Amino acid sequence: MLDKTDTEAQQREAFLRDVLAGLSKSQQKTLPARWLYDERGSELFEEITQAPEYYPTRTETGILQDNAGAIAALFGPEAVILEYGAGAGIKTEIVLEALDRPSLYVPIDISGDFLAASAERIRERFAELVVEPVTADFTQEFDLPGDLPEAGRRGGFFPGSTIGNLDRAEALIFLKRMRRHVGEGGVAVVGCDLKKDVAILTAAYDDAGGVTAAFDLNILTRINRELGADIAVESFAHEARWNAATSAVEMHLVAQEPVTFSIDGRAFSMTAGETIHTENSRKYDVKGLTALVEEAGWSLDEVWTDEDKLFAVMGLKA
Ligand code: AVJ
Repeated sequence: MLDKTDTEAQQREAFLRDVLAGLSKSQQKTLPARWLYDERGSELFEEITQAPEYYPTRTETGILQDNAGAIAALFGPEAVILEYGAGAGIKTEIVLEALDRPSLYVPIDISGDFLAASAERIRERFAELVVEPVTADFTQEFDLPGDLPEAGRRGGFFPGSTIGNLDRAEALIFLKRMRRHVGEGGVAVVGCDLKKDVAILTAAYDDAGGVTAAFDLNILTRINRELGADIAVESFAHEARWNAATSAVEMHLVAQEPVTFSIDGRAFSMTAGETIHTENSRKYDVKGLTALVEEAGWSLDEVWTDEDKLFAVMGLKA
């Protein structure tokens, strides 16, 4: 769990450890996707959500709007809402707005600053609502506030298809943890991007405006800045690839020429065409989602989707 004792120095250590491990791999070099989201990365992600090719955010927002009443009914009156990842902004507001006297909103995010800012925004918008942010990495074990109100249901909210960043085993661990958090009688609303035409999928992760490319490449800039490395960022190009075996869009940084660089006194080299795999965004169909959530002990109560079946929002019962 990350709390105030988790200093910047420890963050840097963890970043360095992940970067050295991922770039030392002789087969496929990797970097964990979570490091894409420094301040600049988070800004660029917000910009991605506005790109014409990136359909998930606006589609999910539309689904939440169209089904806000049914979603509010699932959460029920006086609910305690646990949001895993606190960057959803407008989506959170749509749900909170529709709820019947929610008793508490608990946004959970690894970035304390980002969390504080979004908690403040929600407090301003919903003067009556009690907001209790928790700084934690929700892919790990962490403690909820000890004094959760007992009146209504507990409901998990996990929009944005962030579940797609997790592999199957990680997704199961996460879904089980969320189920433990909400307890018997609890519910959850989880957004997930659906499988579709590969051209649509890869375009969404390689927009013509180059925002996703900038987002992906920013991780190299971050390594240079925070870890004192000397990677020639301009020697890399962004690529979005469909991996049919894992049903995932993968982001890769492709070396355009042979490159050498050093990080923390360690030398690295890559051949032309060699890649660093930076993110997986898994896509599911409803059948696969049903199997996944049931294996984690949930029952799939409802699936809300858009007309073109681009995106699914699941209503789950513990
Ligand atoms: C925030 C993880 C859901 O996978 O669609 C968008 C991240 N990466 N474009 C996604 C992302 C490149 C996004 N998630």
